[in-house]
Amino acid sequence: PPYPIVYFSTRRPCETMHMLLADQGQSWKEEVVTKESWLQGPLKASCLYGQLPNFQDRDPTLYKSNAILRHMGRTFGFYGKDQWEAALVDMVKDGMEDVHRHCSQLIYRTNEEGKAKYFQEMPGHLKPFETLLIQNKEGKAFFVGNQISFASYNLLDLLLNHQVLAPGCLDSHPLLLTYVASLSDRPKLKAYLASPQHVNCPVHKAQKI
Ligand code: GSH
Repeated sequence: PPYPIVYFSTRRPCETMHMLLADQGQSWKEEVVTKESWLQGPLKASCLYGQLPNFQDRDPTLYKSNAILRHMGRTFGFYGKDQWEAALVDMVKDGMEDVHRHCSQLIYRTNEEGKAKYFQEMPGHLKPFETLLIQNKEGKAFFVGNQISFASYNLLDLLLNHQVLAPGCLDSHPLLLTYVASLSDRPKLKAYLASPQHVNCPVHKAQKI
C-alpha cells in the first residue's frame, strides 16, 4: 500500500524520503497541507510536536523527519549491513544536519553578502563528504560499504538543492558532481527526478518555479 506522508509543499525535508521510496519502487500518498489550512490551527494542535511532516503507517503516527527517514532506512535495508555500518551511516547523516543548518541560512538570507559568505564557506562544509567518499573505494561507490544508504539520498537531495539555488556552484567539486550523476542515473530514481512532482516542488517556499 502507498505510504501516507503529510507535509507542506516544499522539498525539504520530505524529498529525501520520496527519493528513497521511488528508488525502491514504492509508492506514497502525500497529503499536502496549505498554509491557510495549517493556520486554522486544529491540525497543528493534533501534531505531537505541533509540526509536520508525519508518517501514518500505523498507530501512533510517527513524527520527526529523521525518525521517519531512519525507519525507512531500516525497513528497506538502507542502513548499512551491520551495527558498525549503521553507526557510520548515522555519522554521515548527522554531519549533513550541520550542512542543512548552514544551507537554510542561504535559503532565508536575502542579502547578497550573506549568500557570498555561504558560498565562500561551502567547500569546507562539503569537504567531509568528499573525504568519506574517497575513503570508501576512492569515490567510486557509496559512503559506507558496498550499498546505498538513507544518508546517500540525503546528500543527493542536498546537492540537487544547491544546484537549484546556485547553478554551477558544484563545478569545482568533480567528485560530488560524479556522485550526483551516478545516483541520479539509477533508473527508478531517474524517473522520479524527471517527474513533475519533483521538478515542480520548490526547494523553499519563496522559490519561483
Ligand atoms: N525537527 C522536525 C522534523 O525534522 O520533522 C522539524 C519539523 C519542522 O520544522 N517543521 C516545520 C513546521 O511544521 C516545517 S519544515 N512548521 C510549521 C509550524 O511550526 O507551525
